[in-house]
Amino acid sequence: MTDAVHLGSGKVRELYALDAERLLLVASDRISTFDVVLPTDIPDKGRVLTGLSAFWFARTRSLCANHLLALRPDGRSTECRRLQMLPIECVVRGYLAGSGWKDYRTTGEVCGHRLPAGLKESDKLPTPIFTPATKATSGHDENITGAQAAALVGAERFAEAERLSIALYQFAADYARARGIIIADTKFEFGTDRDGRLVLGDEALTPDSSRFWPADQYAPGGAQPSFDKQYVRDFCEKTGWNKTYPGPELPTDVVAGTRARYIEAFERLTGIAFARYVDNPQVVLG
Ligand code: PZK
Repeated sequence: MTDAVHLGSGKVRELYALDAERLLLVASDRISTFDVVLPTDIPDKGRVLTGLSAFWFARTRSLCANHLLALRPDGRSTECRRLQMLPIECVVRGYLAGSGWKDYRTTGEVCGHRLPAGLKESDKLPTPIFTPATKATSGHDENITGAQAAALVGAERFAEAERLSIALYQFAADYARARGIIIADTKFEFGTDRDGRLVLGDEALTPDSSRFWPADQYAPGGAQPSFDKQYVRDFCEKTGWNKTYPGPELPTDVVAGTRARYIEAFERLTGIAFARYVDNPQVVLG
């Protein structure tokens, strides 16, 4: 890390250049809710997300190449191949939530996909849909149609990104569903390598890049509890916070409950005790 050049900060992650070909992605323990980063950390959250992402990268390599080169012993840092990132967010939705639900309610469509009439909030879609979005430099990503996305990346790239995104989502959603977690939707970021091949980058299939719902509480017709952030959301609602910066400090019981939920998601999905991951992060790559 001594000679790594800081390239940028996400809400809860940092990006460094290691050399011309490699980047270091570092996941912090910061948590955001209602788009605001809270002043209180969730211990081990960065390790949980890094481990989960690496777990999925290792298990989806036959579906799609990815940027993961190495997991560092701290469990929160990954060395990645440096890519040319596509200027679109590749979102797949298996259920109707968030902006998908909002768009459906007003237009009957999501990103140009006409959906059956009469769907309720959080309903499962007949088939997962690819709903690309632009990368907003500040503020919120904006949903775009497939035609708009194809204009940004080229028709062939678009078709490939769509096919890979749906395949990755389908694999992970089936895997998670068998372990009691619904992955309602997820966001992928792809880039191209020097040979022009499409490669999956960023983090993948984590609770920060996806909506994870507890399957045993699934009840369409309203918003679903978040597998990971529900204690934080409930606490924030109860304080009467207006959801603008700065957010409230979290009490110790909310921190502990939230940490336990992240670890539960990790252990349910990977089948690996989180303590084993902390001892040796390489266990998720097996
Ligand atoms: C890349 N980001 C998002 C911003 C973060 C993450 N493999 C890659 N090659 C080139 N660029 C990126 C990646 C990846 N992943 C990712 N921006 C560029 C981002 C700020 C902090 F942790």
